[in-house]
Amino acid sequence: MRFLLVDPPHKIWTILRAWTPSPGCLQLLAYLEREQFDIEYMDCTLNENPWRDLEEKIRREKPDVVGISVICTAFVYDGMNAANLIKAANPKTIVIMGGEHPSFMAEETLRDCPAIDYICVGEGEVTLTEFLRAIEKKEDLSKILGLANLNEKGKFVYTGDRPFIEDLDTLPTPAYHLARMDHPFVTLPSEGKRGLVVNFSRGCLWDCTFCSESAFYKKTWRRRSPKLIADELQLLKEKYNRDIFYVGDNTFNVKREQGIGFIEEMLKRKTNQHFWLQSRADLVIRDEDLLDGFREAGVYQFMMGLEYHSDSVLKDIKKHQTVEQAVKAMELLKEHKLMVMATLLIGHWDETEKDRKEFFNFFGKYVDHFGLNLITPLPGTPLFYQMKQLGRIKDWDFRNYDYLHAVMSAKEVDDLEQLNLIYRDIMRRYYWRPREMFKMFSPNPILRHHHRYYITKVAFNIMMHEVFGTPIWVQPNYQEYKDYLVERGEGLPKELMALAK
Ligand code: B12
Ligand code: SF4
Repeated sequence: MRFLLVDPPHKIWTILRAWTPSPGCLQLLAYLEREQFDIEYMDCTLNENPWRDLEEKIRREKPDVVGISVICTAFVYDGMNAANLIKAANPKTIVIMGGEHPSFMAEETLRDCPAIDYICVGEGEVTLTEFLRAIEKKEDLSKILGLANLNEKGKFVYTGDRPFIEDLDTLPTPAYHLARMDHPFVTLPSEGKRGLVVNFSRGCLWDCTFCSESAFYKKTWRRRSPKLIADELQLLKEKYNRDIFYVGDNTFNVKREQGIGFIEEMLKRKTNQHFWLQSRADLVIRDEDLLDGFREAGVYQFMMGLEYHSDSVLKDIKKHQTVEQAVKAMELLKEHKLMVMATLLIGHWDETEKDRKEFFNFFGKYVDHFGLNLITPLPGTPLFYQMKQLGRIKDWDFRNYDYLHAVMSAKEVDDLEQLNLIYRDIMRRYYWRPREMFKMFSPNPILRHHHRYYITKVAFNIMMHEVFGTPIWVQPNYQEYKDYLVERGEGLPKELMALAK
C-alpha cells in the first residue's frame, strides 16, 4: 500500500518570500515511517512545475492513498484543487485531507469538493495510521475515531473525536530527511542566516475569541521536553546547517519549567543558534528573571500578541491581559536587550479613526517589528460563529482569510476595500518613518538585516506597485491552478475547469 502526503501548491507569502516544510507534515511522515508504511512526501510549492509535477506523479505512480494537508484556512482552495486534479489523474486513489480548516469545516469541505473521500478531524498521527492499516486490510473504517465522510446517500458521517496524544515526547523527530531542506526557498531571508520554522508544542491554555489554535486543541497545551527540542535543534545545525529559527509554538513558555529547561539545554549544547519565540505579555512578566537566560541561550526576539491599545477591546476579544501588562512586558524585553515584535489586530467593529491614531502612536513607540493584522473570523473560532450570526462577514472567499485582507466590515467603515486601504496606510506610515529607516543601520545585526530586508525588499516593492503599477513579488514557479488547466488543455475532463477554485 503506497501513501503519498501532499502539501499542495501555494502562493508564497510576499512578506516572507520563503517557504518552510510544514512541521505538521514532517511529524506525520515520521510517525508513519516508524509504523513502516511505504510513504512519500511532495511539498508541491517547491516543485518547478507544481501542478504538472503533481498530476504526472499521480498518473505515473498511482498511489493507493493520497493525504492532503491544509494548515490554514487561506490554503483550503489549494487543497481542493489538488484533490480534484488527483482524482482526475487516477480515480482509484483514495483522498484524505487533514488540517485545522477541514477539521472545523468537515461537512462543508466534503460537500464543496467531492474529490475528497475522507477528512481527518483533529490530530493526524494515530488517525492516519489506523486509517491506512484499515485500508490495507480492507477493514471497516467506522470504528476509527476522527474520520469524517459523506456516505453513499450523501449523509455526513463523523466517527467522533480522537483523543489528543498525551505525551508529545512519544512522537519521533520530524522527518527532515524527506523534506527538500536544500531548496533555495527553504530559508528565512528576513532573519539573515539559514533559517527554518519549527514547532515544539501544540495548543494554548487561553481562549482568545479569534484564535483557531486554541479552538483546535480545545484550550489544552502539550509540549516536547527541552531535551528533545535541543536534540532536534542540534540535528538541524549539524546535518542541515540551520542557525536561526522562527519557533511556531503559539505560546512557548506556558509553563516556567519549559523556559528554564530550554535555557539550560541550549546553554549546555552551545550550538550558537538563534530563536524568535512567541509568548504572552503576562508570561514575559512572570519570567522576568529568565529573560537574560533566554538571551544567552540564543533568543533574540519575543513576539507577543498584544493586539490593541485599549483594555475594553482586549476584554472583548478575551485576551485576559491588560495594556499595562503590554507596556511592562515591552519595557522588560528592551531592558534585557531582546527585540520586541507585537502582533496587532485592527478592524474591530467599534473602531474609529481616532482609535487608529492612538493605536499607531502607542505601538509605534515600542516595537521593533510591527505585526499588523486585520481581525479575521477564522472558521472554528468563537469570533467566527459570533460574526456569522451578526451578519458581519462580507467576504466568504477563504483565500482572503490571511489576516492581511478585511473580510468583515466595521461600524464606521462598511467597505472592505476601504479597510484594506486603511491597513496598508498604517503599514506604510510605520515603515517609512525616519526611526524605522535608522534601524537599517542599527548596531544589532539581526535588527539591521531585518529592517533592510523589509524596507528595501517588501516595502519598496509595495510602494513601486502602488505608485507605478509594477508587479508585486511572486515566486518564479508560481502558477494559478486555472492557468495550469488552460495550459493543460484537452487531456483533462472539462468538468475540472468548472471545479477550479
Ligand atoms: C509552519 C507555519 C507556516 C508556514 C507554512 C508551512 C506550510 N508548508 O504550509 C509559513 C511560515 C509559510 C506560514 C505562513 C502563513 N501562515 Co502559518 N503557521 C505555521 C505554524 C507556525 C506551524 C504549523 C504546524 O505545523 N503546526 C504543528 C502541527 C502539529 O499542527 P498541524 O499543522 O495542524 O497538523 C496536525 C493536524 O492538523 C493534522 N494534519 C495536518 N495535515 C494533515 C494531512 C493529513 C492527510 C492528515 C490525515 C492530518 C493532517 O495532523 C497534524 C499532526 O497532528 C502555525 C502555528 C502553529 N503553531 O501551528 C501557523 C498557522 C498555521 N499559520 C497561520 C496563518 C494564518 C498563516 C498565513 C496565512 C498568514 C499569516 N499571517 O501568518 C501565512 C500563509 C501565507 C502564505 N501564502 O504563505 C495560522 C492559521 C490559522 C487558520 N486557521 O487559518 C496559524 C495557526 C498561526 C496562527 N495562530 O495564526 N505558516
Ligand atoms: S494567547 Fe495566543 S495562542 Fe493563546 S489563545 Fe490567545 S491568541 Fe491563541
